[in-house]
Formats: sequence, C-alpha cells, structure tokens
Amino acid sequence: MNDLGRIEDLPKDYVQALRDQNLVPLWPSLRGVLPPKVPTRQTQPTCWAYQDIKPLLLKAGELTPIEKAERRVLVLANPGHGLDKMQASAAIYLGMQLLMPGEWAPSHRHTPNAVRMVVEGVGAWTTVDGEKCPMSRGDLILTPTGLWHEHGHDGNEPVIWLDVLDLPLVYYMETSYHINGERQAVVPGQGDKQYARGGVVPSHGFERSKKAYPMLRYAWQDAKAALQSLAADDSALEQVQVTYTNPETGGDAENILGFYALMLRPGQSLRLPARSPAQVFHVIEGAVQAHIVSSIFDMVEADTCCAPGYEAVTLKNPNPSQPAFLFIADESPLHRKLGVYENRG
Ligand code: GTQ
Repeated sequence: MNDLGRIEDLPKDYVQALRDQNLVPLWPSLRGVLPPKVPTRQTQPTCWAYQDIKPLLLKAGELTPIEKAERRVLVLANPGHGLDKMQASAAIYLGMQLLMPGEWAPSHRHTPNAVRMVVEGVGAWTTVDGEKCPMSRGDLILTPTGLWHEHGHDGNEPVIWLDVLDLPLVYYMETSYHINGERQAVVPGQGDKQYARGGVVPSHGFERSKKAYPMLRYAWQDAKAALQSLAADDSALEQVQVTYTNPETGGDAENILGFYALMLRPGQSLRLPARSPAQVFHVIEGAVQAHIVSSIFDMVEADTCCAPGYEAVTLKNPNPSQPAFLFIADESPLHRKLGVYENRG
C-alpha cells in the first residue's frame, strides 16, 4: 500500500487558505475514514457486573429524588467511545434504571426506540400507549419510537431494569428529541394481548392489528418456555435462540436494534460467528463465560457485556447441570437495512 501525503507535507499557508474557505484535503485522512479490510471500531469489549452497579444505583436513589432525575439511570458507557458519549456501541445505549416503591417516572415520548429488560424487583409497570405492562424479571417491554411511556411502582422493594436504546444513532443523525406528556389513561382491550401466546389468538373479536407495534410486552416465562421446547425438540440444535418479533409482520420487534433470547445447554460452548453488528449480552439466568477478542468475562446473573462488530464471540455455560439464559441486543436490523450487514464466519 502506498503512503499517502500527510498534512505536514503541505505548506502551512496553503492549509490555512483551505481552512479559511472551510475546505479540507482528503488524502491525509483517507485511510482513517476508509481503513483496509476491517473498520476501525471504538467499541471495546466491556463488562459491567451487576453487583458493582446495584449499590451505586441504590445510592443514586438516596442522592437524587425522582423529580430531579425524571429517569434515575446509570449509563453503562463504553470507555472506547469516551464515557461522556454514553454509548455501549456505535448504535446501542445501555442504562440501569431504578424506581423506588411509590415513585413515578412521568410520561414522555421520544424519537429513539427503547426496550426494558427487567432485572430485579416486583410491582413495577410501564404504561405504553395506554397499555399497562407489568414488569417481572426477564420480561421485555417495548417502548418504540414516538409512543408515550411512563413507569410506576406499586411494590415494596426497589425495581431495577436494563434500558436498551438506539439513542447514539438517533442522536448522531440529529433526530433525537422528546416531548413531555400527562399521566396516561390506561385503556384495556386495545388488542395488545391478542398476540401474547404464539399461534393462539382470540376466537371472537380478533382483528389483525393495524398498529406498527402490535405487541409491547414479551413475558419471560413464555420466551423461556419457547427456548426449552426448542432444546427438547432437537438435541442436535446448536444455537437455541429465539428472536423477539413483531407478530403481525414476522420481522424484528423494532426497526434499528434486534432482540433475542439464547439458551446455553449445561456445559455448552457456543461460537457466534464474526458479523458486522455490535452485540450486547445480559445474563437472565445462570452463569456465562464470554470470550470477546482478548477479554474473558465470567458473568453471573444480571451481568451485562458488549462486543464490537466483526469479531467472533464464544459463550460458554460453565455449569454442567443447569442451562444458562441470555438476553441479546444487536445492531443487525440497522445493518441489514443499510446494506452493510456481513457474516464473515
Ligand atoms: O425510561 O424513558 O435510560 O427516556 C434513557 C432515556 C430511559 C426512559 C433511559 C429514557 C428512558
């Protein structure tokens, strides 16, 4: 590869004359923006242990009342991007949110898409577009772009969940904003529950939903049962994984990020191929050892890690007698829509 000219090779007054006209020579930066064969990635393999996050989040509950926070969240920031950027990867934002008993995180809507993966505690709910979604461990609640959402908590213990948003991308596009609203009226019978069990729909009054997001809550007990029946049905199936989909279209549940649940059989080691999207792994049940580039993360329940794109990841269940269950978020819907998706094996 020939060396390209550097900025220092040019006369200073010429560089200044360019700058005065808001002009920049491409060749000194060409290799930076178009590196050979593999993209430059700021995303570093990073792991956040729940046992480290939880006491700091509970402390935030003492230090900052909900009225002063609106959303009481500690952001899981990737040091490769710079902590202030508040991103786990190029397109993924992760936050751990705390709601104390009786607190209310007021209604708003915004352009970024979000999901919540419930980590701990009972009695909280998120109302999305008038649909009240109870929050239990492992449930996935969608708050897609533009839909009103608010969080409340009628239980007795702190509730903590993982927020996954496409905020870094939507912000980068200069399309990120929010609107505050009033407390929502809960409106039962909107049809959201029609799809709650795959393949089984109400016999009377069922009409195919015209909503962009017909299903807002994916209960963990159902996703887990789906994984267990897949695993039992085919003992040779290597990747026991389900995708959270829109039940009307069969496509991804949201437009930008993809969401999945994975079961690792007792003692299983699973190599995920090197694909272009960055990924996030969150342990719902059991223990998982993740090999990502040169990092090895020994993760227990409620721990979260991220992996850059274009790298293979190996996930291992160290327990010889119990399965492990993970929640995965990735950038593949975005990469597919943009036409940059690759699987390099
Ligand atoms: O719960 O609506 O972590 O608006 C970041 C932005 C959570 C939320 C976040 C948000 C929310």
